[in-house]
Amino acid sequence: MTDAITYELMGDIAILAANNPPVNALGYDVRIGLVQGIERAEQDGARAVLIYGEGATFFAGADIREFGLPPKEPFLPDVCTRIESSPLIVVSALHGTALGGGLEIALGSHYRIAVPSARMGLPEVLIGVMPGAGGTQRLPRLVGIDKSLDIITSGRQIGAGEALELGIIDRVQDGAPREIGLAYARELLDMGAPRRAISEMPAPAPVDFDALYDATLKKSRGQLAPAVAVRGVQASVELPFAEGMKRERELFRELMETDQRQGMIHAFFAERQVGKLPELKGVAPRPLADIGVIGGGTMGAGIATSALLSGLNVTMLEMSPEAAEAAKGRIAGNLSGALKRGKISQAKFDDLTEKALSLTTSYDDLSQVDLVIEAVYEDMEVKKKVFTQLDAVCKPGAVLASNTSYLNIDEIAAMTSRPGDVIGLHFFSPAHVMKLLEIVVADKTAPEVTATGFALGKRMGKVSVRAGVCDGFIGNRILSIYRTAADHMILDGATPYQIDAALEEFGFAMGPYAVGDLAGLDIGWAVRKRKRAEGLPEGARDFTYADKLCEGGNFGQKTGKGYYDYAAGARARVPNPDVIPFIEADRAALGITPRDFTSDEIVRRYMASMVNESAKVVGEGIARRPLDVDVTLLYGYGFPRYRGGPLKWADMVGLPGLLADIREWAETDPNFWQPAPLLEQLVAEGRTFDDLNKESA
Ligand code: T1G
Repeated sequence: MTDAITYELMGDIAILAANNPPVNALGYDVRIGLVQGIERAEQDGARAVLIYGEGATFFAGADIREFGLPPKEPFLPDVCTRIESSPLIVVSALHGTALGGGLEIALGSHYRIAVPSARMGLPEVLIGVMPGAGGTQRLPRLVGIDKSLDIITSGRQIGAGEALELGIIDRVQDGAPREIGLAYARELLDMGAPRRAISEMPAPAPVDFDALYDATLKKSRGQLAPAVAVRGVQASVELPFAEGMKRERELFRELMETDQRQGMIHAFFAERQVGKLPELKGVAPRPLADIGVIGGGTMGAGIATSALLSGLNVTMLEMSPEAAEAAKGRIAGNLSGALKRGKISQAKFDDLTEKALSLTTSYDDLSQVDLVIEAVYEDMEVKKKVFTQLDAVCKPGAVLASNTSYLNIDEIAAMTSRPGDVIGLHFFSPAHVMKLLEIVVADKTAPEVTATGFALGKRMGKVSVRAGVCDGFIGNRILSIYRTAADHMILDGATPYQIDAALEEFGFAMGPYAVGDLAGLDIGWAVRKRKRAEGLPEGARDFTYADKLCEGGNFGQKTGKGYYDYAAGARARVPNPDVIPFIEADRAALGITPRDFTSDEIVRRYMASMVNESAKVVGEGIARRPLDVDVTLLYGYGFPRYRGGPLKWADMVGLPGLLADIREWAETDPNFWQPAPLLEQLVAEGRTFDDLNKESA
């Protein structure tokens, strides 16, 4: 036996308890412990076996840290089959999150009981693989094709109630897993319940799996795992169980070899690593109970909504009672979405809007809040006035945060007598939906203020990334570069529609021009005007077609026209016929003879510019690690998760080839294609961005 699985014989019931914190992952010690435990129970003459988890949860799946390493026997599917083939009655008692291999262990048992708060599922597709320990063979026998495919291809978690309804578990009972499991095993023995092996149940009737495969592949926008999982379920129908298990294993191993699995595992660990910063080790955040939000427009109302939903009290300050009421209306509108989806009750809705939220037009009402977030007009003079007033009224130790998307936090902090308390909290619109939060740390920001920003982000359910101060911080700075790369390709011969199609084929939910239409083209227009006013770098390729589009009042979806004409609806993607003539006029004025672009070249240039600027952002310390950039692009900019993020993608396609392209393009456009020093250094040293991540872990 191993410590990871303890064995105890209580009368005629053997108890196998998992002790492998933090999530009882099914690493080697756990697997061997389960097999030895079953064997010992049979040798001891037990009549039943109870399997449950100590600590936070039943098994939460295979040990993802073993992925990519040579698999070590006993393999998980064999452990599940060993459990199922035991002549004893095997009961699993579930709590916490019985996920992936964890649920597969439970499906290998003969009976399953769960506490009411237990959740379960087969989320393997979310990390680029598929159930590989019998999930695609047993679940369809238990709940049928439709329900099993819904659970397997979505990777979603289901609650104990739904699992009971579906027949995945037999009973839901309050109490400790060990106690309710023991009582249930006793009851089964006393009633002479038979062994009940799912593998011996009849397979469901066949359906059109080719159609299901195609529909699933289309829905997952190029991600392979969900569609391949359909083939696994198909095997459960078309092959005898043992053959089906072999087929499942083959398909699972194929997915394990894919770049997509590498990308999604990278994303899984990166989104957990990103909040772990050496500079914050042992640094306690300041208390957070009451916060102030200044400015109740779309952003301010979204931030207030997110704060209210996380249990914070919010004082919303606006310039007039009418504006304050309008802000409350936006917040109520946001919350009504949560109400409709059943995330909050009507009573909760009322409590949030009538008690937790208060409105004011006086800064004095912010004198006792723990933290203030200003979300006023993006103008430095306006922000400075706000922070001067905050400095005068807020209690000592209050955190003073700006939601600015690019303005200099050092400059804002300098307006106060307490620069150590000033930080940037850059939310993404809509702030109550988007998970990314850039925590912008200024020169003088105190470590506990940074820690407080991360504590607020965690409380709000955000994925927070530490950013340094520069124009656009991490995400918007990189966005402006890869958008420019796209604009340059348009000047040289590509169309916005080709570029959108190429990037959507690559895996983005929307290409850059469709995204511009969605966000509002006036935002980019304002940035271009600001940057022209600040003076463009020598040799920068300027253009006017995008401005002409905006001068005509075409800001995208909100005005009905942008790069696309929305009269036929957003999904129709009808190009706006005014756009190409504007582009052709620019090309003529610049003396450019347009040339053809392939989708491959479009993606290569777009991605090379993204990787190059990301390398500059890491090299300058604006982002602490390459994984911080990956998480930013995954959570704020629609980067396809199965590619892991731009720098994970770069490692997988090869840094030398990317650098060679950039150097070749620099010969014709040295201003735009300046190789990032960090990229040159990594290539010279034969290292990868992941090597940097490992060094800073
Ligand atoms: N393997 C290894 N480590 C894991 C892990 C796993 N499966 N799950 C979590 N961790 C680590 C995580 O990295 C973090 O580490 C710590 O545990 C706490 O996690 C054959 C092959 C279970 C809902 O996909 O969804 O089974 O940062 O911060 O918010 O078919 O973790 O502390 O060092 O997320 O309470 C299928 C993935 C695997 C579940 C808990 N299972 N995990 O959430 O804590 S594939 C999964 C989760 C499989 C079989 C296939 C969540 C959680 P550190 P956490 P949490």
